[in-house]
Amino acid sequence: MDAGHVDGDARLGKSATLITVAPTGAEAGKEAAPALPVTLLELVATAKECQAAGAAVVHVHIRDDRGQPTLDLARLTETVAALRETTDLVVQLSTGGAVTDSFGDRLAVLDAAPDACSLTCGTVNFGDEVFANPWPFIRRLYARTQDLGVVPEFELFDLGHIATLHRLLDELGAPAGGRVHCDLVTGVPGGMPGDAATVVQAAAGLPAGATWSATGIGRASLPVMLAAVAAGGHLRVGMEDTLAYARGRPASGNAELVERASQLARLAQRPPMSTADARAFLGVRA
Ligand code: KMH
Ligand code: ZN
Repeated sequence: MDAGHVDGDARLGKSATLITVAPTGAEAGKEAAPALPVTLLELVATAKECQAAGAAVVHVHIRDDRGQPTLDLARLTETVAALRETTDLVVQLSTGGAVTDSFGDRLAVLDAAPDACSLTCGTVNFGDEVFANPWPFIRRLYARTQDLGVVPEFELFDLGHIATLHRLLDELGAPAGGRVHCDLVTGVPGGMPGDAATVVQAAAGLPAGATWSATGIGRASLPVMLAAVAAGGHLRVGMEDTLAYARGRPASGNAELVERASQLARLAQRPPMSTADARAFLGVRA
């Protein structure tokens, strides 16, 4: 990557908004949200709609035939292929999985050869559970992304995770693709709060040159989206993070959450980034 390319990509991040959709997490099920995509057909249909609505990246968790979260490698590989065939979205697989997933299964996610993956930089209380990310696991997962050329997105649930991100980059160097791109995940019960002050504080602590998106869980969704746009960040939305469009009004699906984020991005005069530009911006290999 030459200096001109880096400059160009930096400009892109200031003039356009990278919108990531996280259509399905590992927690809620169809009983809580009938519109949640849990089959491959539903996921592909949602992904296509979300791309049309302005998303450029899809953050993926998958389910088994009973609708339960799974990290089954064959199913993940089939999902990556199906999303590539039917959309131009950057396919980012979750390596966080569910709180019950083993470190081995989470490392093996990379064998499904996604464009990108999430990489959480620390352990966090997760409601009544613990989302475990000890340092040796983070280090191993990061080294594997470098070996395989998978672009990591650093998921930061708490301010301490930012210190770990600095340590990771200091010890192991730059990520695949060259860009340090982070997602501030706010409003998890046990993590950093979902409000504007926290978004600004967290963004200020990131490594020089890093770019970031923010997401707010549940009712933090709107204030965090507004704060991220105001502070020059990017956006992540979707039913992994919130099942409601507004108080008392369930989301009809992921596309309307993406559509609202796109409207906000256009209003801020940083319209949604195209999928091609997102690939250049993140350094995803062709
Ligand atoms: N489901 C959470 C325990 C990620 O995707 O990388 C972890 C999570 C983070 O959703
Ligand atoms: Zn996730």
